[in-house]
Amino acid sequence: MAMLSFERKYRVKGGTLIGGDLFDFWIGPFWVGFFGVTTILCTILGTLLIVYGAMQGYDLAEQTWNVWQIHIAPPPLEYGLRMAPIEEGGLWQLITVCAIGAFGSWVLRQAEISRKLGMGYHVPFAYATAVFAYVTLVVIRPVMMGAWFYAFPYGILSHLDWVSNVGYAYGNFHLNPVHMIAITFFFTTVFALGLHGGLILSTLNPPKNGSVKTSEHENAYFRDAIGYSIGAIGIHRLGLLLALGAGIFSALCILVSGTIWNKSWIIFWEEFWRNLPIFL
Ligand code: 07D
Ligand code: 07D
Ligand code: U10
Repeated sequence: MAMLSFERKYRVKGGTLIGGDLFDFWIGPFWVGFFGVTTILCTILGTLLIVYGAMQGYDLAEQTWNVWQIHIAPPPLEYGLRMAPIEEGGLWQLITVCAIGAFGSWVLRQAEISRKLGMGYHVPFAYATAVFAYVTLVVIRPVMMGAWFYAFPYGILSHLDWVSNVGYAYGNFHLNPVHMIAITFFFTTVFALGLHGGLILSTLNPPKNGSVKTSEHENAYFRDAIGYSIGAIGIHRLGLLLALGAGIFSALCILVSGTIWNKSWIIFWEEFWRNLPIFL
């Protein structure tokens, strides 16, 4: 594969977190690395286990080759936090171990690449919040509630059933205040990216015969419009903060449901909001 000319400068050995020179090389465009190998191994094993589950039709699901209908469920309630037989959620448990291995390896691979290049660890931090949300759903919350049963099943459509069922189990999930904060972070992230993408293209991609503008125009635009410009690096700091907030508050919104708040979220507002001292 042809190598881009600038890549030669960055393709230098050293700076790994683990394993020294072992796996410190590139295959095509990919740097391999120790955690690249663990990612690939966990991914291949996890994918094969999902394929095996689809072939067997485990957990009351029909055997299926339709990718939308694959459904591999966690163990029934009575197994609590124990290992379950393969055909009764044990497969889900093995897949979960592979998934955590693969996602965790990917975070460490990102960190290793950042370190090799002498960059900050912002990217692995950001991805780690997604992994934190996943681990909250399949480990932290089930452990706090006392059974693997409470985790979500692996299936494209069946995991949506799980979200809907769990949502309605708490009355109206929209009334979960932490869910509100998470959604607000998601919406604000999209809003900020829309503004930023629009602003950059409007300065750097002028119409034919127009001139490219600089950051002075970017600042002037927002000063004219709303009286303040956050600046070029500021918008990226804000973007990262908003995105991390979305991931972290998502994890928290499901974590509090069934652990510190067991009732309907509708009742939360009757018990909590109406009893705030300001209303008494
Ligand atoms: C665009 C980057 C690329 C990633 C993609 C996902 C697989 C799964 C697995 C056959 C933005 C690749 C998918 C490898 C194949 C099997 C068994 C990222 C981009 C394209 N969901 N979810 C989807 C996952 C949860 C919810 C789509 C994963 C929670 C809702 C895809 C996880 C809850 C909706 C998917 C996960 C939840 C979806 C598109 C893990 C709360 C949709 C995802 C590991 C977070 C949407 C049919 C996407 C849809 C959708 C994957 C967890 C809710 C299949 C891997 C339990 C409400 N989810 N999801 O673009 O169309 O992400 O579903 O936690 O409406 Mg989900
Ligand atoms: C968990 C994904 C992690 C992914 C990883 C990477 C691969 C590799 C490879 C492509 C967290 C996987 C990588 C597999 C792929 C290649 C090559 C991300 C995760 C590690 N809700 N709700 C949320 C909204 C309602 C409910 C979060 C909106 C209803 C429940 C977010 C609405 C009810 C849960 C959110 C809405 C309900 C949530 C999801 C609107 C149902 C959760 C984002 C407009 C009746 C979940 C941690 C997220 C959560 C969650 C948004 C409606 C229930 C804030 C906008 C009222 C039960 N909802 N929701 O978490 O917090 O991403 O999960 O109506 O569990 Mg909700
Ligand atoms: C940003 C930016 C900016 C840029 C940018 C970007 C943010 C201003 C300077 C980046 C943004 C983009 C490029 C835009 C598009 C991005 C998205 C929309 C996000 C979503 C991304 C995707 C959907 C792509 C996902 C692709 C992935 C994860 C790559 C998949 C690759 C692999 C699986 C190989 C990984 C390599 C490893 C682990 C190292 C080891 C390598 C090897 C051993 C060799 C390779 C081996 C294999 C390929 C075997 C594969 C086996 C697998 C996968 C298992 C499958 C199992 C089976 C059973 C089939 O701000 O600045 O510009 O660009």
